[in-house]
Amino acid sequence: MNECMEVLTHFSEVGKATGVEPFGNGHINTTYLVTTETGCRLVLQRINTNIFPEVAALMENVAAVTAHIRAKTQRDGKDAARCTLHTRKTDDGALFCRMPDGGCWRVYDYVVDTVSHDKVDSPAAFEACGEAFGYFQQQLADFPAAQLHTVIPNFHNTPLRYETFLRSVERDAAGRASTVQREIEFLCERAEFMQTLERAHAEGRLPLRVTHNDTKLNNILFDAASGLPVCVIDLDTVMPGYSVNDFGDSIRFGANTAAEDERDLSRVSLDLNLYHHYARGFLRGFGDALTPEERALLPIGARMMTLECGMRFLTDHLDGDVYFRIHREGHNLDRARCQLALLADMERKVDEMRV
Ligand code: ADP
Ligand code: GN1
Ligand code: MG
Repeated sequence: MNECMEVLTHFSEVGKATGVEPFGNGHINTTYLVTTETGCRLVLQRINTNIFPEVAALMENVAAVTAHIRAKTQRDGKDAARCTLHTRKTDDGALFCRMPDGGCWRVYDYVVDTVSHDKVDSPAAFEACGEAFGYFQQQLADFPAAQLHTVIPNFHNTPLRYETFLRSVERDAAGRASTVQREIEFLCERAEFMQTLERAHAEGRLPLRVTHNDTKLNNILFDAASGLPVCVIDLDTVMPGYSVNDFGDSIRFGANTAAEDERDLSRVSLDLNLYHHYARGFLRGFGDALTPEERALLPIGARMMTLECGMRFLTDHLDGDVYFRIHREGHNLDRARCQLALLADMERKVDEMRV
C-alpha cells in the first residue's frame, strides 16, 4: 500500500489519501479503492503493461471514448455525471503516471452509489445490462474508428488465437499438454467453426464497428439503489471489432448457470431465459444500427466468445499462467474446462438460441 501512497503524490489534486484497499475482481489490472481525507473515493489502477505495453495509446483511447460518450449523454439530456469513467490527471497534466520501476498507474473517479456483480442479479437486470452494452455501441456508432489505437492487435481474431494455441501446445512450456489432451482435441475439432465470423466479415456480412471487446458483467456498474446499469467501465480494449462478439462475451459470462471458474461441470449450462433477456435488451439498446445479418449471427457470437475464451484460458494454462491472474493452482484450467462445457451445452441448444 506504500507504493500506492507514493503514486498518489503525483496526483496531488486528489488530496491526502487516508485509506487504500484492493478492489474488484478483474483478471488483468491491479485495482485499489482509495479514500481521501475529504471522504472522496477514487479508483487507483496499476495497468498491466505486459498486456498493454502502449499505455499512452491506451489512455488516449480511453480519453477519446469517454469524451465522446459524455458529450452524447449531455446532448441527450441524460445524467452525464456517472455515465462514463472520468480520469484524473497527474500534476504534469498526464493521463497516467510512470513510476521509476516502470509501473504505470491511473486514477479514475469512483462512480458513486454503484456496485458491480460477478453473478446476474435477476433476468430484468441482465436485460438492462444488454441494453447498456447495446447502447454503448450505438453511442459509438459515429465515433471515428481511425482515431483509435489498436492496443492489442487481433484481440478477437479467433482463427489467429487458434494458431497461438497450437504453438503453445507444441511448445508445452509448463509441461502440461499431456494432461489436457481431451480439451486440446475438443478445440481442434472446432477449427472450422472458428472461421465463421472472419469469413462473414470477408464476405461483407459482418461490419467492423467500435466495440467494447470485454463485456463481462463486472465491467458494468449498476446503481446501488435501482439495480439498473449506469456506467460501462474497463475501456482498455475499446477497438474495432464485431458487435456479435460483444453480445457473446456477455452471454458466456452472465448466462452461464455457474461461475466462470466452476469446477463441478454438471452445474455449467446456458440459461436460455437469461440469454433471451439479454438479447432483448441488447437489441433495444443497439436500435436500428444493427443489421439483420448481424442479428442472425448473435448466437454464433455467443458460441465464438465462449470457445475463444476457453481456448485463451487453456493457452495460458499451457504457457504456465502468464496472462490471466490466478488465485489457485490449475485456475486457468478450471476456467477453460468451464467454458468448453458451456460451449458444448450451447451446441446442444443451437435451435433455441435463435434471436
Ligand atoms: P480489469 O481490467 O482488471 O478487469 P477493471 O477496470 O475492470 O480492471 O476494474 C476492476 C473492477 O474494479 C471492476 O470490475 C469494478 O468492480 C471496479 N471498478 C473499476 N473502476 C471503477 C470505478 N471508476 N468506479 C467503481 N468501481 C470501479
Ligand atoms: C479479462 O480485464 P477483465 O478481467 O475484465 C480479459 C478478457 C477475458 C476475461 C475473462 C484485456 O477481462 O478478454 O474475456 O478476462 N481482458 C483482457 O474473464 O485480456
Ligand atoms: Mg474488468
